[in-house]
Amino acid sequence: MPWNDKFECMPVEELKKFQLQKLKETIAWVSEKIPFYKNKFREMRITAEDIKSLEDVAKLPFTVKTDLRDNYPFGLCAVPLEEVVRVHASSGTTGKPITGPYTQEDLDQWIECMARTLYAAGIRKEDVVQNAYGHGLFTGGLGFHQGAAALGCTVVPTGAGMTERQITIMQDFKSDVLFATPSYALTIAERAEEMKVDIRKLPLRVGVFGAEPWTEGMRQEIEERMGIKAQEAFGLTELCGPGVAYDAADQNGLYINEDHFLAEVVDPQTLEPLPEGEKGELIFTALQRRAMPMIRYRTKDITRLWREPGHEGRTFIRMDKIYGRSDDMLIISGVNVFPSQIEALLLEIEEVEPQYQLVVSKKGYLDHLSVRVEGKPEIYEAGEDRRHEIEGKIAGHIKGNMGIGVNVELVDAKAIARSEGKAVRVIDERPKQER
Ligand code: DLL
Repeated sequence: MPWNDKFECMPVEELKKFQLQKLKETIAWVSEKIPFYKNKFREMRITAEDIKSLEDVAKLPFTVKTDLRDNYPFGLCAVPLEEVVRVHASSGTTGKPITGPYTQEDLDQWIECMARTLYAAGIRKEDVVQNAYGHGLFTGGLGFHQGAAALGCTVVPTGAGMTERQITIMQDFKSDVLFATPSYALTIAERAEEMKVDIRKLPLRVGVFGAEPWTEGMRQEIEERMGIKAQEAFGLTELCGPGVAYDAADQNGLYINEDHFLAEVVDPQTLEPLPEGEKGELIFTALQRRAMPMIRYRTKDITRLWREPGHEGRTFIRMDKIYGRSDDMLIISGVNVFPSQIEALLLEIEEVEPQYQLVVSKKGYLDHLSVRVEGKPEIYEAGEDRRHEIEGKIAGHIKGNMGIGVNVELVDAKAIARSEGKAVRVIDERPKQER
């Protein structure tokens, strides 16, 4: 049984009615409270009365990251600051950070969404949970903390980093659960192996991982190396943080908390809505947030949506694991390439470690991709020839599956920096104006 079966298992028709009601209320709220939306709606001559069905959401304007930056720090906040009880922020890669202000009501909703996420992962009151997400402005640490606290768990807020200490605590406190980015989970697994600690023999049973794209292959790798179930959480600062979507024991897609977030998928070029099942950019409208509700926020994340009866009676629409961000999509020899596709293929090669980086450069007019990956220790002992043989094998595997020629470099053991948060997978060496 889910944490909140009233909403998680609500009959679809009733759920849609609920969403429509909340959508209308949100439109009315933002047009009254936020000048940015008030002006946009006025220009487009849209009022809450124009929203007669959920499909009418397509009449509304999109919101993009630069809108948040332009209104930094609190220009999109619908309430006076004295009603804001928390502010998180995400630094992103360039420019000013974007802020996420919360009223107490927003925080309570977020906690509810996180409780659903963690309960669906099989976490219960009796569990000792080790929270190795960054604690601070990043939403991961506090988001997971509060969700686990709501379940009544014993929370150990280790934060990210100090990997040896993570492992000692895991042993001493007998942690049942780990929260981390998938790349940090792998760093922990690797360090434990070096310390001759077999995590598979410890009580650790489940991890809830997210905040960056990771493939099914990576999930299996983590599950095997740690002897745990690797569950997933998805979310973004602009919408609350983690808690937007989560998978359940069947690990078959992520359920979107639909009573809080209305999801659409659009063609990233034309911005036209796409039917269920088609891949495109994920768009969210927050339905119940007070301080900073987002209207049709463009996530840049690429996935597809589908609805079918879910695990334990869940009715929420599901999304696939994120394939990648449209920002991270590379075009190599005319083929669209997401780093996750390369990751999936690398994980099929038994001679390499799941530690890789993609380097994009310019050769003449064309973009060129180099795959840097670490080999398993025995590869290095086997000498140069074996190394080249494996490089050829990987290049052939990528060519055979994706039709692109890449340069593969088996780098020295530990040459790729280990991640404690979001892994840096792509290094772009192209001149800025040619990207
Ligand atoms: O990463 C919130 C979060 C924290 C989610 C902890 C899950 C766990 P931001 O830093 O604002 O928020 O980054 C949001 O991260 O648009 C996606 O591109 C990516 N992302 C988040 N979760 C996943 C996931 C947090 N499960 C951005 N799979 C999003 C793939 C993810 N990408």
